[in-house]
Amino acid sequence: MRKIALITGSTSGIGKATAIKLSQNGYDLILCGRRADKLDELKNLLSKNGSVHTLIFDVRNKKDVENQLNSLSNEWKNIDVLVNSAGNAHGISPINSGDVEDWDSMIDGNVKGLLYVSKAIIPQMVERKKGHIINLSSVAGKQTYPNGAVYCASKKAVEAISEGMRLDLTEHGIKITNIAPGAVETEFSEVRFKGDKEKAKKVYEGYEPLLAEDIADLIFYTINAPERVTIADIVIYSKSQSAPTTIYKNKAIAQHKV
Ligand code: 8X3
Repeated sequence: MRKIALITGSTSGIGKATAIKLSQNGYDLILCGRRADKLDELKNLLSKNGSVHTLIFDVRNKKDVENQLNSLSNEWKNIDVLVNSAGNAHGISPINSGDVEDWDSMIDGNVKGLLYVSKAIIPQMVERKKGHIINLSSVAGKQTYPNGAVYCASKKAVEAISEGMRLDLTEHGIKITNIAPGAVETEFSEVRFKGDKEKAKKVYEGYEPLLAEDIADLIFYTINAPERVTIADIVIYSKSQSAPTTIYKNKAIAQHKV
């Protein structure tokens, strides 16, 4: 039977890898993102596997999110799997010198954006008594690290939202999975360091970091589990990482990888 997955932040990183994985495994996709050209590129790539619909919006824009998701046609509105993958770290600095714009972006995108999207999609899941929501948290949501207070706070909020969704939606037959990855080699660090490619590269040097595909495989595993199973909460590290700021790099423990 046809299954539909909606993925936010699908133009890069974990979102894109998840789109590819699910499309290769029979899902029809609603790809959401801010960059029309990237969405089109991915749509062209994946249309050979199944139906693909694209929606261009920034999850931080409440009105856009509401308008686009509420106007999905009958063919697309019964979403089986929601992957809340949009989110970023903006800047890395002590709380005394943090940039308020960066804080706004992280709280608006990682927390409020996730809520806006979920709010628009949950009602049809409740009505149909089924659905699966995957929230991309981070190990930053498990443990706060220096210079990351607001990013960590935003991911702690995702953790709380996942718990709350599970408490409120289990009775409606909806599964909630919270996934907290450690360092994954994507555009993440480049965004965090505001385009400084050299700095970003260093985060992933001296060891083998996780790849976006590893998280996509995990997501596919969680949604493929038997109907009786909810995989509730997962921390995933590369083999070299043992805590958010502890990575075993070429025989030296690197504290504060960022
Ligand atoms: C990404 C992982 O440890 O850089 O959320 O915050 S970390």
